[in-house]
Amino acid sequence: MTTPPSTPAARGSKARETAKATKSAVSPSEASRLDWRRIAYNALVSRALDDVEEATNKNKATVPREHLVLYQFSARGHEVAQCILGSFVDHRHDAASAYYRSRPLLLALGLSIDDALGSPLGRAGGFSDGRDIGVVCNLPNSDAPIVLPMSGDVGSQFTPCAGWAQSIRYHTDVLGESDWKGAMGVVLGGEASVATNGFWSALTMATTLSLPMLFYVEDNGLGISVRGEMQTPGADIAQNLASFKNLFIRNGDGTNPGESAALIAECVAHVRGGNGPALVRLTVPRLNSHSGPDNQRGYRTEAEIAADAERDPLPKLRAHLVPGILSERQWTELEAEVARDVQAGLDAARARPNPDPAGVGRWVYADDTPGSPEALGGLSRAERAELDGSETLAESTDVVRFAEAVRRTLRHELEVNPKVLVFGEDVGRKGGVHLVTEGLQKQFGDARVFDTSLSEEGIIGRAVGMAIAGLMPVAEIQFRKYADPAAEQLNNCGTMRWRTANRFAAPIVVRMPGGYGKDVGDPWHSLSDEVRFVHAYGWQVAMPSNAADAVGLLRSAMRGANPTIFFEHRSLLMTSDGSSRYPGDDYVVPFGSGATLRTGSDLTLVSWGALVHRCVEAADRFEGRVEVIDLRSIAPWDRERVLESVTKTGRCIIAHEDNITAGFGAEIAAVVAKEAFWYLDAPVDRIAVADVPMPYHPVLLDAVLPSVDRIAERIQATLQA
Ligand SMILES: Cc1ncc(C[n+]2csc(CCOP(=O)(O)OP(=O)(O)O)c2C)c(N)n1
Repeated sequence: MTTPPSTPAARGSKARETAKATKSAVSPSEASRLDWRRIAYNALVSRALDDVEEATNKNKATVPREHLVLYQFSARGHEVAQCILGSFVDHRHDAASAYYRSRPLLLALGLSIDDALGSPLGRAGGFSDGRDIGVVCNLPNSDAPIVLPMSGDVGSQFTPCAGWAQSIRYHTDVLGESDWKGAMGVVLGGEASVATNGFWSALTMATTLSLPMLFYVEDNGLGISVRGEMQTPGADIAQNLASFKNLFIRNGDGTNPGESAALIAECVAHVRGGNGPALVRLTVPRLNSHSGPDNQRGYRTEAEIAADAERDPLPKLRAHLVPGILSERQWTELEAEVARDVQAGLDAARARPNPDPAGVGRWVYADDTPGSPEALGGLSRAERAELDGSETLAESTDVVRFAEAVRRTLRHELEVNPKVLVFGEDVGRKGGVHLVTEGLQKQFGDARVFDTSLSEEGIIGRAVGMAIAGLMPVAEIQFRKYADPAAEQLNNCGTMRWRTANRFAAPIVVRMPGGYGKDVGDPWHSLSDEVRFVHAYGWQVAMPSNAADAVGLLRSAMRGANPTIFFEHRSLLMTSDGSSRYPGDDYVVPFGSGATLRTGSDLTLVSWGALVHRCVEAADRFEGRVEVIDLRSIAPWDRERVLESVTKTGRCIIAHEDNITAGFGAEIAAVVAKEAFWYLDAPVDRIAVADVPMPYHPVLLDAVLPSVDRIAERIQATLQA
């Protein structure tokens, strides 16, 4: 048995051994064509930016003492290998998915020094307009490699990159865009990130689908304080993955410029050559604390810190270049140039104004007013305008079930829009466990309609990467409850437009069956909990109660600019309740427009989804006294319609299937109580499921769900109040 090396320095030498063991002929030919002066320039700039932010160089500006950078992450020690990597990310359709320690890579890909400093200072403009931590950035280059919007969650960077990599294949093979050929997705992560769900999910996707994707693991031996041995046994992910099928692996010393370049070159050649994914692990020192607030006390000895300082890659880079590639004088001139440029960048960043507080609410959703700037991601405004749509129901005698209506809409959109893809667990060959996508794979092929691996994080992360690559992904989550593992990707998708100040957006559609089944329920397949998505930022939430509305809302979502949760209620999919006349292939229902299903004089009953049918039945017992509003979408929701109705009737009940506590009914009740207070003749009431999970046995299910009788009783009580 071998004992794993315990110190980072020891791990470096161990890694070098592994490199020798795993390296085939390392051809330096690729590596030698590199622009080493540019690599050195960017690495020195990165180091100088860290100096400025940490005030470690006494001659530099005192930014931290002025407390201008509120949250700092140092790239000290990681910069040389990242700048080398940047030299290989040079295809116009490459994308990098990075994390908070990736600023050197961004500099290599074109991040300006002004932006690199302006954003940590929180100033207006730049990649987030003061909304996000400075190093959590993005780069929407046009006609050049981009950097996908980073997130603060470790591990969340992996699956969107796999989505981008799959999109490269889609653009080349399905859309016939040959300029995408040879492009790759590269994802950066520390050694701790290899323990995350996202890493394994993306690795599964990349290896099973043979995607053009490079995993770049920069191993500094520490998470925040936790050692690499806790993240993967023996602390070497490259070694542990040696027998992983369909993965090309290289492993070496990220402080050695020549070795780093050669290993990266091999991996990139493998990926660009269409041979599937590669992983390169490079050991690097972390030459500072994890982040500004961390002082390393308690988890790192002075000796360990000193040993890491010995591995500083910058002197090694200098030794690698001087005098063979650059003369002493050229190196000194380079240092002076960097100092000048960083000072100029700092002056420019300081001169930027603070962000405007009046604008902080902008960009949660798309602003489609003509002339307003377009984000990168999803269909362009021009593409959406061409698809158009009509709010008029087509003349039809054709009655369809809800499931058939969704299928027809997907089919039509797949026909008219080559950028639409439909996928999820069992969606392809089987046609979905609810059979909603039955026959679509046969008709459109498995590049456009396909099964996925069993990873909801992977399904949603992939969709996000695809949307940024300009596609229109429609992902199915098999049951609402199984969106739980995708919560991080869903949340980050929703906030993307806002946190990048409209530089990026990922308008995806997530179809999600849920709710109680006909006579049956359980805690796993019957959850609705739709309010959670209303509370997340940036999402539209569709809750159709019938086939026609399903067609209209789904089409709006698939031709829209905002991400959408599309709820397919289980008890509507194949029942007469959910059926309606087919509204036509162009039919759209705008989000935020409810429907008044019954007019009435004395009470407004508001609902959505399957409960709408029980509400209508209950209302019909009161002969014209109860107005029934089906909201159809709850984010946004039709406030005006509800308020106008309550102003007329003076009474309001909200009925829903989600928990009563903090359900969406609470929001409506609060708005009605405030906005229509002077018109109310009775307290606003709610009828919903008690705060228990959905039970299995029909008698228990019946006990918790609002029944027609119970809704009618509540109407009666409010009418008499
Ligand atoms: C999902 C998630 N959990 C925890 C954290 C807190 N956190 C931030 S960085 C970090 C360690 C990451 O280490 P590694 O991936 O090795 O990257 P490094 O910082 O060493 O470059 C942790 C635990 C987080 N940001 N996201």
